[in-house]
Amino acid sequence: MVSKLKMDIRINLGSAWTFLVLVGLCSARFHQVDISNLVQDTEPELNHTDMNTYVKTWLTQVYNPAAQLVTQADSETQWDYNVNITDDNQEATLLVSAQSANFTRVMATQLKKFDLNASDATIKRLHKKITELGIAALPDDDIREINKIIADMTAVFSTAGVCMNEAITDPKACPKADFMPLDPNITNFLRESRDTRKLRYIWKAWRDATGAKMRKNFIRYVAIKNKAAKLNGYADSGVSWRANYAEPALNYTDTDVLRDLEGLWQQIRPLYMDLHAYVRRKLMEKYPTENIRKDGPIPGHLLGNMWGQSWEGVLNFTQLFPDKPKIDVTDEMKRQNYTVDRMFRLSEQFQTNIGLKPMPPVFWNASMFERPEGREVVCHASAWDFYRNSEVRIKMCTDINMQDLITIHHEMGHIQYFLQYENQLMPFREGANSGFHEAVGDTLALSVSTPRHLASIGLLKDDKSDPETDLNFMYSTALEKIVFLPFGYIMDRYRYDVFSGKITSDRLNAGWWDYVKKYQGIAPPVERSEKDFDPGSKYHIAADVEYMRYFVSFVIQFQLHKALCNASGHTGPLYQCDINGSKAAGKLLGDMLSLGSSQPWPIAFEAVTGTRKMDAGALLEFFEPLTRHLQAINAKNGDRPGWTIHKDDF
Ligand code: X8Z
Ligand code: ZN
Repeated sequence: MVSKLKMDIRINLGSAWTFLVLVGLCSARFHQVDISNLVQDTEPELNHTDMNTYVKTWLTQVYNPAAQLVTQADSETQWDYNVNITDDNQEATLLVSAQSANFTRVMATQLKKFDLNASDATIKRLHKKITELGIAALPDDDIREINKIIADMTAVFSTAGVCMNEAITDPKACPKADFMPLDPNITNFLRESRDTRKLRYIWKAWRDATGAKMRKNFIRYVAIKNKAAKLNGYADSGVSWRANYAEPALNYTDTDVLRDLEGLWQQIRPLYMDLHAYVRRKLMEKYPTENIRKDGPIPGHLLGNMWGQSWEGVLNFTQLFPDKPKIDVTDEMKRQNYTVDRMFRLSEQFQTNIGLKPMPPVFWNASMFERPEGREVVCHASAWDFYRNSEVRIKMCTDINMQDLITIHHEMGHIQYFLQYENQLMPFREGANSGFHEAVGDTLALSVSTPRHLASIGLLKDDKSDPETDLNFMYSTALEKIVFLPFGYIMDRYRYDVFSGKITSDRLNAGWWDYVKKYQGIAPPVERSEKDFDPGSKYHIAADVEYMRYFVSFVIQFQLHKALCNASGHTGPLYQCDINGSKAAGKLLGDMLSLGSSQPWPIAFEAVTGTRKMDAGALLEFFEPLTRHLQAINAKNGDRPGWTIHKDDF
């Protein structure tokens, strides 16, 4: 028995070795890794008679180091493409993805050969993660095609812009001085401009430059994604995305996931409708010529954001108490000559103050914090794990304003998660579910953006807590957090329907607007048709990023915040809590993060919050005084929350 095992492990090592040599050709970084150690180190460990112990050895000594190398190569080439969009860099990503798929297949086949004792929950979990092939289930041609489609759609999105000279219809002929990229130019313009004609022009021009150009590619993308999902045993790609939230070990099924997500939305919907009615009234007053109906949806170009996913852009003229502090510290940051570096250091400081890990030196050296000159990059902010020696990076085209300060906290949350779970085996080096990964930084930012905290770091002069300032704070937070929820929900409700075939390829745009109108209460400001593909004007659709993670995050971050506040000894209303400096809160959070995905998410969640269930109760508690206030204003103005859709709402 022992000698047979010995032989097996040599064979396994042999195939891993051959494979690594292949991949090594594609990435110079591999030459730094001494793979021979891998073989030698395993030899003394082979004295096992029981299969589970043997598999554990295989996992730690064969699979894990090899998976690390392959994933590093993948991250490396993806990074290179994201910070320099060229054909050569794209080709490198396609080559490494092909190798990576090969590796996935080899390892899955290997692991399937072992006769496992299924009673070990951890092995069972690892087995599932390693044997599920994902995209590697596809034939090589399909893998190349889908990866190329995604890289191309990402490039279309990331290099797009709007020509501010409206006389020029061909964007390629746009003089450089008139060409506005999304970040930061268009984003800032939408937030600041009140010129409705220009806003309408940009709203349409952006969709012409992005979504419309990827419609054909997207249809093919859906077909290949579904083929992969079916090969993995799922009905379609939507079910395979939702598998990230299902937990078979706890009998938590796809049906439960769908039911719970809808239940969360139903909990939140009344508050969104109150907010919508209040903002609609303010917009009617501000833009009397825009024909906004008292009982209608809001035209999408007036909300200060390209997709109407957060409405901080309208804060200036909608604030509840204009004479009280408005809690947007952008002006103060500019006045104090804030630098991008200082913004990142501030976020790190908050993490270390509660006992979390500091950023390693490589983070500061290798990240891309600003848009570089002279090359095309993917500006949409992201955090990267390179799976070796704590190597982590952020890529972001940072601007000096409060929204970007919050986004930095969001991204640094991802990085903290990477660092906390780095000692787990590779399949567990991910969030408890994807929503958890998105929630870490946001949870901390809920403390950072309280008036008291902003005052403590010198960004707000007057932090005297009075009910009106508190309501201003809750209102500006709601413009980010509550407004986001219907958008966060429909992005994938829409894609679930596309993947399942409920929305057919001849209704791709109409199907999108059915959702936007119904859930967000937003209408397009110009007529749309099936020549358009408006979902593709959003990064995550172009780049194939599952989006329900953000909906989940925006709910659970309030549950996590409440739990950390309790641990920190906070008393008083939830919206006033700042966990700054609380080692108890940091420990509670850090312990959960260090689990990665080694436990079912409800178990990890319970350890912090005391419950296994996602619930919007903490969120509603946070905004409770605001809810009452908005209801009173709406009633006084005779405004009924809600909207009806007419034919001429396009
Ligand atoms: O994409 C992001 C992050 C990167 S994971 C900046 N977010 C979503 C978005 O921008 O649409 C954060 C909130 C929602
Ligand atoms: Zn994120």
